[in-house]
Amino acid sequence: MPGKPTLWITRKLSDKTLERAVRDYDAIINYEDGLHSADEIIAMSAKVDAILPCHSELFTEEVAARLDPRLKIIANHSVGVDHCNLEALRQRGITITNTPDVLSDATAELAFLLMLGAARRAVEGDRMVRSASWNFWSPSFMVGKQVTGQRLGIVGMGRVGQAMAKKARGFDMEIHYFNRSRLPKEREVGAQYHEDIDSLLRVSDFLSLHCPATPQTKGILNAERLATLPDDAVIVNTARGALIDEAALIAALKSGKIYAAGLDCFVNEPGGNPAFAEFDNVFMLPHIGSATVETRDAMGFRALDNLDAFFAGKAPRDKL
Ligand code: 8YV
Repeated sequence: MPGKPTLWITRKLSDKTLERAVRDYDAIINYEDGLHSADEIIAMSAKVDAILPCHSELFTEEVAARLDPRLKIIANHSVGVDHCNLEALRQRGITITNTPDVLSDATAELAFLLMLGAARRAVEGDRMVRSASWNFWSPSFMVGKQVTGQRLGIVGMGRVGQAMAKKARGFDMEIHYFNRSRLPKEREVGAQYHEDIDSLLRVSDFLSLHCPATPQTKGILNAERLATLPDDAVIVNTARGALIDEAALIAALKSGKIYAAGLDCFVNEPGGNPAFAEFDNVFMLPHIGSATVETRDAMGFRALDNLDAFFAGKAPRDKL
């Protein structure tokens, strides 16, 4: 009887995920949770049959070319796979999977938090009370922008975009979207489709990004597109930092064109962009869209389900 496959888990995943991995695999686990260089990833690939990485491990074209032939599958603990050069990995005969569906609600929930927090001035208000400098109240004080009943533009109407739309319906928002293809009518639930992004931007009092980062979507929200938005629009990004031209957003915040922004993703991660910190109307979080207990367990289990299928000789459900 062959032994268990050897699996490298690159980061500290949820306890339940690690328990199951240790039960079913000969698991090497990074309990210290540090990051790995390209050389370390390449060296590990000679010792394992499978890797279960996060978006923090980069499988570039160069890394893919140098991976050991022992490595058969990369079962990502993420829905986004912009950290993987899929083409180069496929050429090496490596199976790649991701974890769709299970993080849609958690991510949409965080997008909503950012949208509300940006619109209702959460950063300023929290700081004021916390620093004991709240010494004044008036009806004209801390007036924000109402979310209820406004127009919401969604870029990317995949699973997370649809979860966002569902939550927005509870706020009586008028939903518009841009997507590579139009959804079947029953899945639109009244959302209005725009064939091009500029048409969507023109009606987006609130704009939420939910598309993957690809060479085609990099910098999709640039200076020109920001200018297309209605004045005083609010921007929300829980997808990937690369979607926004950060210098253009900073200029639009400075000029007052954009009312506020809620950002969970940045071009540089970890770290973010310190230039945003000077704006009280930018509500920021450190890439925690899917960081709930329930969702972390579900992501880990989904990645393990993909590995189990692969090693049982079946097609993994989330094979890319
Ligand atoms: C994760 C994400 O936090 O799934 C994604 O694409 O960006 C986040 O949900 C991260 O990738 C965990 O590995």
